[in-house]
Amino acid sequence: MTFPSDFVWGVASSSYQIEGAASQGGRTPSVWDTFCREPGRVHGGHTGDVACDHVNRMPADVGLIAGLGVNAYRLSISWPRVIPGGVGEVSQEGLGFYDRLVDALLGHRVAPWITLYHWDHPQAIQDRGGWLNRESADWFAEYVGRVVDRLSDRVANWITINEPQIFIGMGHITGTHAPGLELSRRESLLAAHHVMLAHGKAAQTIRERAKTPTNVGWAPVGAVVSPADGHESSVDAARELMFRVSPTEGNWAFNNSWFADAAVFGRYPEDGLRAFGSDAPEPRAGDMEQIAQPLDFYGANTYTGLRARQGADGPEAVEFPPGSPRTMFDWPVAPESLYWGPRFLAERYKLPVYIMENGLASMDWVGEDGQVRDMGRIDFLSRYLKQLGRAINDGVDVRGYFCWSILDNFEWAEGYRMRFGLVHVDYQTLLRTPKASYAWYRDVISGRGVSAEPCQGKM
Ligand code: IFM
Repeated sequence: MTFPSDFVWGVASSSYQIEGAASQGGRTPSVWDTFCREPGRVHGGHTGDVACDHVNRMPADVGLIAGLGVNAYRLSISWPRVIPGGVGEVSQEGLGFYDRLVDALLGHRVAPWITLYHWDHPQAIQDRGGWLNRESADWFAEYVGRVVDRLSDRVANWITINEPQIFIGMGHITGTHAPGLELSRRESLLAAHHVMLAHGKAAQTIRERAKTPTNVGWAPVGAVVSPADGHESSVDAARELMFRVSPTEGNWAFNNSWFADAAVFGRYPEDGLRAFGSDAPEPRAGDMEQIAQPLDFYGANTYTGLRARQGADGPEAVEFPPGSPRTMFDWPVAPESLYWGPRFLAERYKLPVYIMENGLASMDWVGEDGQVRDMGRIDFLSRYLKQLGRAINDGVDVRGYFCWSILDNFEWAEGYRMRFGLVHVDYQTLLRTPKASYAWYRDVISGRGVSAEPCQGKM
């Protein structure tokens, strides 16, 4: 399965999950620092205080990134490191870190792809209402402007926000992520509306202030639904469920179209408006136009998926058979999601697609001989990449793939117990050990593809 010669091969991370250095250089607490300190919130009481200590080990980590042969690295910026008060004065030391990181990447011919919000907004912003405060959109745009002023002479690729479905759904509805709120449906929809405004204002700010041509997108996540069998009616069922606001019961936020229709079409979907009734936000004049800024790409984070077929009463979800492969998160292994997800997204939103995150949660350790044999990860990535290649062969405009993640890191409410890295991190010594999957991914990139043969992880 050969990928195009200009394909973007990348690897990803985020600030709170790897940086550590929580109070270095004037950085103030983010909502995640606060959340981690609340008893019972995070597995084992783990925090991101040290994480992978990436801030102090950045040059060596960039060496590991470059060693993969990737042409892109997706990182996120910590808002409280750059503007410790949330608004106002910029920390030169904080911004300086990203300055050096960008230069180090470029020195290795790796293009930085910068996410501006990966969930760690300053506690100072939360103290003023966070995303529930309509002004948050302006505060975010102000911070984005400062970053763009400083880095856009060397950075072209920008991602406004990461996974609104998760930080709204888990941070503002179930309370299982920071800031730990359990808002009513009406309030959570209002917070989500402000997030979408922030996304639009950020995209506009990037275009207005960037010093070089830009490539602007976002990185949502949402249920990917694949047909459960080969019938054309199952393809229709999957497509319909994928863009329903409520494909599954429960938390309203885990869907594609509430957020994406707003971002791309400038309107909230009818079925959502009907379902939410008077809880739906009432956009002010100009809001929807502000939200729907032109985007250059649709960045999809994809790990798992659902399956569907046409039932007697319309599309219905189909369970995976008992004993099917699942990740440590208990997410079904669903490689076909990297075929149907990009295909359905490109068809509906008519934007080039980048897979902004994809990877496997497992519990890897360093063997007696010093090797980390994460064969499950190799098998997982191989299966998913083959499906992505199939989508490209069938004409879907997929331009890049970012593996999550370069390093094992702080997996939010799960603390350090889940490992997603291509590189193992010993959290006591902070020693990095490239896993078998690191060598495998490096070979995939240098060979521009995945062998069609069944994958045999090699050490
Ligand atoms: O680690 C997270 C990341 O921060 C956002 N997307 C999903 C990943 C795995 O859970």
